[in-house]
Amino acid sequence: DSGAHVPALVVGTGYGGSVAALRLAQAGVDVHMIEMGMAWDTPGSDGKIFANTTSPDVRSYWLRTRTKQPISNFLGYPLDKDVPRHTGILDAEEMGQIIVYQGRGVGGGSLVNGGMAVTPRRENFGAILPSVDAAEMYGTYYPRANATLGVGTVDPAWFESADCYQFARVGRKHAERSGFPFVFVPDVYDWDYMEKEAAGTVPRSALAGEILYGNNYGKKSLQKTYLAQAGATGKVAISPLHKVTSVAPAAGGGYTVVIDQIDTTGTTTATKTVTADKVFFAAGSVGTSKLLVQLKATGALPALNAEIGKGWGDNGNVMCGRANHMWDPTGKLQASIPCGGIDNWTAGGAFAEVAPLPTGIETYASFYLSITNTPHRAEFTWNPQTGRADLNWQTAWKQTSVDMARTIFDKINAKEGTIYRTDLFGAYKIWGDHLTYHPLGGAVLDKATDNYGRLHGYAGLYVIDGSLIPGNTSVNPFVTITALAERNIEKIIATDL
Ligand code: FAE
Repeated sequence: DSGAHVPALVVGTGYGGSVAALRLAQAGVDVHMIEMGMAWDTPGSDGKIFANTTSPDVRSYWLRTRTKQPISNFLGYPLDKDVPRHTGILDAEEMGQIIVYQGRGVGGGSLVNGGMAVTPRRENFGAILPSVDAAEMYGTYYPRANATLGVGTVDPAWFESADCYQFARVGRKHAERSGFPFVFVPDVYDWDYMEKEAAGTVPRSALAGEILYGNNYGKKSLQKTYLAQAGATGKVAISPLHKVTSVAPAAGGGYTVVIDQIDTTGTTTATKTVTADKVFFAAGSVGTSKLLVQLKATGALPALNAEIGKGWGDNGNVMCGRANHMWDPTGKLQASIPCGGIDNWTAGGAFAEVAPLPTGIETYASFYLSITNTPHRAEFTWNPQTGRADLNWQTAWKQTSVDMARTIFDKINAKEGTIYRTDLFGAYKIWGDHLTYHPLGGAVLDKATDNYGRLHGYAGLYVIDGSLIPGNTSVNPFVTITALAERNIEKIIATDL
């Protein structure tokens, strides 16, 4: 409520925010989490909390009147359709020349993502977070993050026989025939549950094509892991449909935080002002960066340093599909949870997930999301004319990522005598180069903050999410975001409380 005072306020309920809340609560601190999205704890009229990928509805998109599906077309037909404007779960946020997909709601990106929980290869870690002690990360914080997130790997024997992974076995065959290693990718999906889905003994989730708009069963989102543990302490409160709009030093010490309460059409219904001793920015790379450049430029936090807004990258994301021959069907039943990837990072700068296309029909298509070693970094700046933060990313920069992905797929196409699909992203467009699922950076560790996420210029303000990571993790990012948050909050609890 307005006028309240809280010891620790956390902006956002994704990975970084959930780690901060749990560990602060366990250390005896009362925590209040502010989340602009919905709680996602109440079933809709179909009895389910989350909508299916095959039929996006009012629940699916954040304040849009038309869906913006990552794969926009299929066999010449556009897939998008009108939906009522609503505080739905997936934000397709248009930031200049890139669409940044993000989760909205209690659990952040864990609500919408594929759950792929990948620890980078240790030899790549120095390029990801050069100021962080890798021995500590691989000895303590990555294991802690993996254990608390509930990470597991598909049973290799079941994988060989499961109809729903025909697409992945075809992906493996094509990778190996071209000399690329295929690696199993761990995931937070409950693999025992998936085996039961295949056996027909439980309601289907991954095998019903659920992904992007939430998973009703099976996936261990943060609501089931970190946030459940945080709630059990009795010391963590969460306010959904509340958006932080300002943070500034308070007269009597601590910080004044201004929060808009919104309804499910996105309209502000109340504005509240509270004070907090400590504020943790965990609004995600885009959310935290936008807020910090605004607060610096508009005079709320003028002493933030010149690194604010810098070092943003797309994790080199680029998508593509290949058209297989008739003797290589990928299966009409496809698990929505990927379980393997093609590793050509060292030689070609690309790690490609073998991704599903869960359409319910045989498509003879192989689909991939590549993570590439892009050197490009963009910057957020405050635009006083529009009153918004701009991002100077350029679509043309994706060409570097396309070239890296092609080190894998040109070779596979040549070997198999196959071609790229040209129908998935609009007419005659091979590459999904207009988007990212993996925004990273904007308040980079050891630059905008000290080596533990303390913002320069203001004691008691911290960044603890994906904005700390300078644009690339070489693999899917959330395990690294979680492990870094575990490392930083341990130091902050030991020295700042
Ligand atoms: P995030 O999880 O984005 O949480 C930030 C939260 O803050 C959100 O809930 C926001 O609604 C909230 N927020 C923002 N601004 C405000 C404000 N002003 N006031 C109050 N609340 C606010 O941040 N990563 C993987 O590792 N493996 C995958 O398989 C994978 N698949 C993905 C698939 C999709 C479709 C998408 C979109 C992402 C995927 N990711 C994946 C990326 C991953 O979800 C993302 O890196 C993390 O969620 C980022 O974690 P943060 O804690 O930085």
